[in-house]
Amino acid sequence: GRMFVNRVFRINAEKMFELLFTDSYFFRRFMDARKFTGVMSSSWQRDTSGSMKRSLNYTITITNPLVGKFSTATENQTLYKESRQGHYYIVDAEVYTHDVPYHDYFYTLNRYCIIRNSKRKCRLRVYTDVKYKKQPWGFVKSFISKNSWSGLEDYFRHLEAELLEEEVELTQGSGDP
Ligand code: YK8
Repeated sequence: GRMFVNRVFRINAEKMFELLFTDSYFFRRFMDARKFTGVMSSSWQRDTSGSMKRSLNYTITITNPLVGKFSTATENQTLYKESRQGHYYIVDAEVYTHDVPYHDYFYTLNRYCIIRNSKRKCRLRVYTDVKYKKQPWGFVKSFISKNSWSGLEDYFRHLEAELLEEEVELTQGSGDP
């Protein structure tokens, strides 16, 4: 896998969780900017193992010329019970893109770690892996992974940039240097 985000933000851990994993204004705006449409999300619900789960459905707009312009997607998120509110949060997100070529061969696993750094700061790490449900031919596999990595890199670079802007907005007027 690859680590796409690994940086400290002047945003507290609880706020970071709220921005990324609740129906926040920040995330709605980000999805709009990415041209995600028809976003439906369930609320967090505890499962039998004690972890929390929710799922999102949306349609993504794709810029990759090899692929159709749109695909529906399902994202299943798990907030592990080892998480401690305000201190650290571990969320796994499995993303299935249903309408892209070879969609039955792969999905993407994103692991988000939010770790409290100080009262006002946290570290966000996003680790991503492309997972195979069945073993594709070598050339198909490299085709899938190459196209996935470039799309993922673009997405997380944009997310990081938006978080940096949010950080400025949240810090402004707080009186902190
Ligand atoms: C989530 C991984 C692959 C897919 C895309 C299709 C490759 C097709 C391969 C063929 C378009 C928001 C991606 C990037 C679409 C976007 C997905 C996002 C960014 C040509 C063989 C959507 C995180 C996420 C996970 C997987 C990404 C797809 O929160 O290349």
